[in-house]
Amino acid sequence: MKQSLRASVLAFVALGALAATLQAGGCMSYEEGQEGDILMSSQVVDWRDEVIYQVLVDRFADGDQGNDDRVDRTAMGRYHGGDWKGLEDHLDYLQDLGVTTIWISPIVKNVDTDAGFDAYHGYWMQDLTALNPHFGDLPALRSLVFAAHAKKMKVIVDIVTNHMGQLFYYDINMNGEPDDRVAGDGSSSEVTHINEYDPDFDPRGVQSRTSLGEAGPAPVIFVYDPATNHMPPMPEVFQDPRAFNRKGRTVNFDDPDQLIHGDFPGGLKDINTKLCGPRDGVPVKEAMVDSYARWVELTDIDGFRIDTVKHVEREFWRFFAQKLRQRLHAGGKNNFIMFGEAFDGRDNLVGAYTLTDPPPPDQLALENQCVTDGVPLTGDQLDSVFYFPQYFQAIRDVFQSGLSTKRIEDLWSQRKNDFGTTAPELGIGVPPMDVPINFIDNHDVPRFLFNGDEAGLRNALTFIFTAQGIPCLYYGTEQEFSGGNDPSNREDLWPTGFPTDGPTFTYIQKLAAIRRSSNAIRKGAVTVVWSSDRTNDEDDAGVFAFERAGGDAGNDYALVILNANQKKASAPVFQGTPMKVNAEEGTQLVDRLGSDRTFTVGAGGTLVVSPPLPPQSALVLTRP
Ligand SMILES: [Ca+2]
Ligand SMILES: [Ca+2]
Ligand SMILES: [Ca+2]
Repeated sequence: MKQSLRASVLAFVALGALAATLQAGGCMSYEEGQEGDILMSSQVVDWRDEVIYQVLVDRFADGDQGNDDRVDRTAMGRYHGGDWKGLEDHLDYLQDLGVTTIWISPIVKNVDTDAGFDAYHGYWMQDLTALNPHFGDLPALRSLVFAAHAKKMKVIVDIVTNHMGQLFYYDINMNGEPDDRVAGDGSSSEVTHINEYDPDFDPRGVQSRTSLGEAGPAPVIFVYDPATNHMPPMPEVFQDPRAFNRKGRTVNFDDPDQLIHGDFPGGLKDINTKLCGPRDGVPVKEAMVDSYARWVELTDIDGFRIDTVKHVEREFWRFFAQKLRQRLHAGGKNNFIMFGEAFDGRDNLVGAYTLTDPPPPDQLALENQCVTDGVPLTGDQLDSVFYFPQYFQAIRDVFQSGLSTKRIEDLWSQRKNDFGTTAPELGIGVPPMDVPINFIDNHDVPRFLFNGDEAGLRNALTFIFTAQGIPCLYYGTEQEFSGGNDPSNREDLWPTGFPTDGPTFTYIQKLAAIRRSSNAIRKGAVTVVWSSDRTNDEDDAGVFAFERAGGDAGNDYALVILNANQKKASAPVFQGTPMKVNAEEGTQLVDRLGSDRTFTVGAGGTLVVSPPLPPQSALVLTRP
């Protein structure tokens, strides 16, 4: 369906949302004047066919020196000049690697720089209706998406709904200025250090104080500094102080009130994501749907990775996910994926954002007061989540630290209970429990090679490319980057020269090819056939083996056997009893990873692996 953008802008207004395009201030909201007709398209049949590659746009490639404002490559916390044009220029490199989907860092306009650091990462939102000029303009973003689609590649955009950048201060002493002050003398009164940009959490809301004591809620004052783009937030609903929770900075993430309502460390102001227009008079939820849906309609991107979901009420996720899906579906975009980031090792917490479980009737009725389109809310939330529990318990504990593989089996069996078991309506058509986003590292944790070696990295790569779900690489892994914690893990890629012949690059190519060729590995159900709680010199210390078969695999079959032990060869056998698999006796299996080993399933499904697997190595077995 061909969609007139001009018409959809009018529809946008008619829907009762704030017309961001009407704002003053010279802001190019929705890149005014650059709209043209686009055709939204559904690029993905089954997201399990995809291989995702996460890009920090500022660090990937500099394709346009014209936008290199404020660039300082000598400091990791500054802009380095990468942009959407640079990424478009290197799509062949990514396709060569085996990548099918690019996840790019946030696209919208940010606070430019704050306290000596730049928003090169894109997580300091200021205007949800404008693009970040460091990365390009609307034609450049569209060009990237269209060029990707022409290669059958897809683009996922990172979004934030929990907070905006450091756009206001709490005028605690009510002098109309942002103060960073010390009060008290430490003897007759307690010394308190209060930064009005980032005061500590107060469950009542940040309070003002005078020499006479507390004086009620502290006024919120938006900053106006065009030079650093500390400007009032957009769309305009966010200029209403009620759109923010105003409770100050979270100091204890274990306190649910702070977790959900506190400002994110760094002065990132927490949005009151409960509010909607019809019920509360402040259309925050609608503004989020409108702002982000608009970018899909303007650029035909294929999905969202959503930041900090555990700091937002599930009430919000129900509204956001469902209303966004309905709007995009009506515009011709289907199979749009939304996966969330909950940086947490607890499987039940992370999986909770994928459950289809309506709240109690009273609560649902309250939430439905936000609905004006006549389509009531259900329990549906996100399509998937970043599989952080697996990062901790498999990637870090097993493949880096050599702990027992039993923990992976335990974790995977928990997923059936913790993740959604039905696909959300108008979502990606696959139950969340079957599509966790499997990753080794990302921009918030040290790279694998910071604490691990290349053999361990290859094993971890084999694991995420064959486990149930969608593999997700972090840029630079293919070039053996080894940076530590943020920002050291955000290296520039271009100094490598983009070689395609390195050992990790070619190993990923091989894994991607194996995955492409196997229905079982992409879509099969999973059955663990060997795990071990032994980690020393036992026969099976470090072995983990699983089958991919059944489910949507058709008749295809795959068996993956990993030895995560860092010192010794191991095999799936203990006290003389070898592994049993579910393939029929006589089934021939060959390794796809490059050894010329072949196996035949024996009586009762017995599979003997002798000689054992060398330390930190794997077999990926399929029928010949
Ligand atoms: Ca540039
Ligand atoms: Ca003040
Ligand atoms: Ca929040």
